Amino acid sequence: MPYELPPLPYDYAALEPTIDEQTMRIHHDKHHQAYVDNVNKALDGTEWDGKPIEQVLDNLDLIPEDKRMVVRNNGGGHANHSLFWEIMKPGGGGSPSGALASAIDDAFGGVDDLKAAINDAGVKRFGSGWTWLLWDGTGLEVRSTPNQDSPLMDGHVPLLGIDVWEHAYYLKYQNRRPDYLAAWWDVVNWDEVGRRFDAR
Ligand code: MN3
Repeated sequence: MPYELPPLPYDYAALEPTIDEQTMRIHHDKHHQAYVDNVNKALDGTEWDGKPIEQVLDNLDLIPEDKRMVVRNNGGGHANHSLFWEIMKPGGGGSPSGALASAIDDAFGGVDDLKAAINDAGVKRFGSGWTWLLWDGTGLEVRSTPNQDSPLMDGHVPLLGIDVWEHAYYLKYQNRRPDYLAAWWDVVNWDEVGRRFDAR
């Protein structure tokens, strides 16, 4: 079974004014669809066809060499965007709760410090990529990745990731990536991030 583009769990305009409708339409319907189509084409007819994307990304070194970079970029893109839509919601924001909140306090000193670290990593990412909160097997960590690289490629569990490709923000924020990152927290879905933490 090839991968499929997951439907957005809310309307395209639902994240306004933080993320504009046109950006969401192009980002979901065009960019994410292209990642899905390209990784499907690359894996078609291989033993990896139909395997969970997490398993594929954790075993990139086993993918045939002539397909490996295509799978890395587009399989990563599929996994990253599938997470991204889920960890946002209309009327989001606020603070995490439960075990995640305690773990954030212990690791970073509080959610404001965590946000500052994630935004800083996102601003410093040169070119295109993502800024993450991940579980590395023993603790929480903030890290950025280039292109569509995923923490899954290092065997880590991505909990929250913000897309800092220009296609994610340029129509509304132009070159002002720091403004996009600052505003993004108004749509964070902490319930979903907490669910991923509990399931890590
Ligand atoms: Mn994107």
